[in-house]
Amino acid sequence: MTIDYRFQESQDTIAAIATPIGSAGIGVIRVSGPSALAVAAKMFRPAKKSAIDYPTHTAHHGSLVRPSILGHPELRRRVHPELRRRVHPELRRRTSDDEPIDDVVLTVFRAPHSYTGEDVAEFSCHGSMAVLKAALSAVLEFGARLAEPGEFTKRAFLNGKLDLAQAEAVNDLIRARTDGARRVALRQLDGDLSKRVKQISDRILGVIAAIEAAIDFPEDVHEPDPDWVKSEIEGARESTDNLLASFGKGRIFREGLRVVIAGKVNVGKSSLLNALLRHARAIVTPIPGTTRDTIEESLEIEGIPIVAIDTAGLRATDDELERIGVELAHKTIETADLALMVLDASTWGEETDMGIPKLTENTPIIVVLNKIDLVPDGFHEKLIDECLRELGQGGRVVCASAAFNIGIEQLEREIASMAAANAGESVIVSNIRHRQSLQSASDSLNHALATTASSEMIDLLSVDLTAARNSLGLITGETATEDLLDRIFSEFCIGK
Ligand SMILES: Nc1nc2c(ncn2[C@@H]2O[C@H](COP(=O)(O)OP(=O)(O)OP(=O)(O)O)[C@@H](O)[C@H]2O)c(=O)[nH]1
Ligand SMILES: [Mg+2]
Repeated sequence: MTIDYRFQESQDTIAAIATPIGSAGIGVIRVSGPSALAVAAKMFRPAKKSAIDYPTHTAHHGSLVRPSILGHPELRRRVHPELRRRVHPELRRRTSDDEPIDDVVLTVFRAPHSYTGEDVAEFSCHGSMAVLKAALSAVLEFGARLAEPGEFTKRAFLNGKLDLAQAEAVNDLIRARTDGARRVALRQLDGDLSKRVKQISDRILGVIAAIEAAIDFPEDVHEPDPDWVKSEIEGARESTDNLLASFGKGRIFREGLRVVIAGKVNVGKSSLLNALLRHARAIVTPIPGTTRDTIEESLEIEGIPIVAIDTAGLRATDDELERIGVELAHKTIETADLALMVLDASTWGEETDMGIPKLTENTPIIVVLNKIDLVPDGFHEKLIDECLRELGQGGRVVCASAAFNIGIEQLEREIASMAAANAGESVIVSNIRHRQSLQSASDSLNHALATTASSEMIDLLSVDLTAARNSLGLITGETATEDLLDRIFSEFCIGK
C-alpha cells in the first residue's frame, strides 16, 4: 500500500544540538517547525526587528538570551492582563532582565527552502557543552521539544525534500570513515541510486499499464506483444541484478575490505601488518610460530577502508594452541576479500619453501615476496617471473621488505586497485536493506518471466510485476510503512 505522506498533520517544533558533544569552535542548535522563528524571536537580541520577520537564508549576529519573565509563555499567562498591559512596554525595554546565554549567529531558513522543508532557525553558538546545554534548555523552555534521532531528516523525507535512499545517504555521510565511503554516500545523496531504481520501476509500470489497458478495454486495446513483454521484464530484471551485484563493492566501502595476511611461519606476516599500519602493533620475533591468534586492525588505503588481519603461520604442529591458531587462519583466509600470501623471498625454491601454497579457491590473492632485501638485486625479476608462471594469468606479485619498508606503497596500490576493480563509476548499493528489496524485486520478476513462459494468462503477470514495484518502492520510500521509517530514522543521531 502506498502512503501519501504529503497530507500529514502540521507538526510541532523540534530542537536539538546538531554538532558533536565536546569542545569546538562552534556548536549549532537547530530548531525546525512552524514555531521555529517565533522561538528565535523570543530568544534573540537585539529585537529591533523580530526574528519572525527575517528574510530566508540570512544570518544575524546577536545575543541568545533566556528572556525576562514576561517573555516566558507560562509566566506570562499567570500575570494579570491589566498588569501585563501596563508593565510590559517598560519591561520590554529593560533587556537587563534577559539572561544572556551566548553571543551567537542566527541563521534563518524559511519553509519550504530549508533542509526539513519547514521554518528552520539555527543558532551557531560557541561550541562548549555548557553553552549548548544552556541554549538548548532555553529553546526547549520557549516552545520547542527535543527532537528524536533522525527527526530532522525524517521531516525532510516527509516533506518530499529527499527520498528514503537519499535520507539514508545522509546518515552514511555522517558516518563515513573514509574517502571512498564518502563518495559512495554522496552519489546516493545526489539521487543516483534512486534514479536507477525509478527507471526500473517505470519500465515495469509500462508493462503493467499495457496489460491492464488490454484487460480494461478488450475491444479497443490489443494484448501487448508477448515478446515485448518478455524483453521488458528481462531488461528490468537485468538492471535489478546489476544493482544487486554492486552490493559486495558497497559493503567494502561501509565495512572495509577484509585483507588477510597469510603464509608459512616466520616469513614476515606480522612485520607486514606493522609496515601497513606504520606502527609496531603485532609481536615480531625470529622464533617461528610467534603469532597464535588473529590480529585485526583497521587502516585506509587510497580512501578504501581496510581491515587487515594477521594470522598464525601455516604449518603442521603438535602444539595445541598453535594448531587452533592455524585452523583459525585457514577459516579467515576462506572468508576474506583478499589474501596477501607472504613468501620468504630469500628461501624461495628451497625445500623449506617450495612455491606458493594452494590455500584457497575463492579468495583472490596477491603474492608478497618478502625479505627481498636479502635477495641480490639481479634476482628480483627472475623471482617475479617464476612466481607469475606459477600463479598463471592475472597473477599479482609484489617484492617487499616489511622490515626495511620497501615495496609497501606498491603493495598498497595493488590492494587498492583490486578493491576498485569492477567498481567503475557505476551506482553502488551499500545498504543491506536496499539489497533485500532488490532481491525480492528480482525474485518477483523471475516469477513473472516463468509465468510468461508457461501460460497464456497475461493478466496473472500484473501481480508479480506490482510486487516487484512495491519492493523497489521500499528503497525510495514510496511504499515504506511507518514502522520501517521509524526503524531507519532511529539509527540516526539526534540533531540530524
Ligand atoms: N631481512 C628481513 N627480515 C625480516 C623481514 N620481515 C620480517 N623479517 C624478520 O623475520 C622474522 C619473522 O618476522 P615475523 O614478522 O614475526 O614473521 P611472521 O610471519 O609473523 O612469523 P610467525 O608469526 O611466527 O608466523 C623476524 O626476525 C623479522 O625481523 C624483511 O623484510 N627482511
Ligand atoms: Mg607473526
